[in-house]
Amino acid sequence: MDRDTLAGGEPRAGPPGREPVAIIKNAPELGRKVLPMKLRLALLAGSALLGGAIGVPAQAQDITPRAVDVIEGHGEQACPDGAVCLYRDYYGNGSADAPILRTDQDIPWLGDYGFNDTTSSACNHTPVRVVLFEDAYFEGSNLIVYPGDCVNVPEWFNDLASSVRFV
Ligand SMILES: [Ca+2]
Repeated sequence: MDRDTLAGGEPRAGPPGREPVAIIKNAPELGRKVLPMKLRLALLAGSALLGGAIGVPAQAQDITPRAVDVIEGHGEQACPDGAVCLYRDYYGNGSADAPILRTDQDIPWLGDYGFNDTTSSACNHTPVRVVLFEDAYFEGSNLIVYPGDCVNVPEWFNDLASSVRFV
C-alpha cells in the first residue's frame, strides 16, 4: 500500500479562525458536542457520498456521533471522510488489524486515548492540514499531514506523537 501520493491532496487553506475545541472524554458527551461548521459540513458531505455508494466496506462509515474513537483495523478505508486517523503501525497497520485512533478534533494529549508515542502512520481525510506534535499540548517537533494524504511518519518521528492539532 504505497499511499505516498499527493493526488487530490493539494494543501488548501484551513479555516482561518478555527476555535479551540475542548476534548470531552466520554462518549455520551461527545455525542452532544457541537462540531465546528466546516467539520460538520465535511461530515455531511462524507455521509452523502457514502449514502450513494454500494459495497463500501463497513469500516468506512462515518464516526459520528463520537468525535474521537480508537478501533482495531487497518488500511485507508478504515479512516472515514472528515477524520484524521493515526495508526499504530506503518502503512496503515499493513494487512493486520491494530489500533487506529480516529478524530475530527484537536487532541492535546494522545495519552488520554492510549495513543501516546504510538503513531507510525497517518491518514488525513479532512480538508485541512493537521499537525502531529512530539509533546503534549502542541509542543516540540512536529509533522504536517496534508489533506488527502496517507503517509508513514519519518523514522525520526516514529512513536513520538503526543498531540494533534487541526490548522
Ligand atoms: Ca511524544
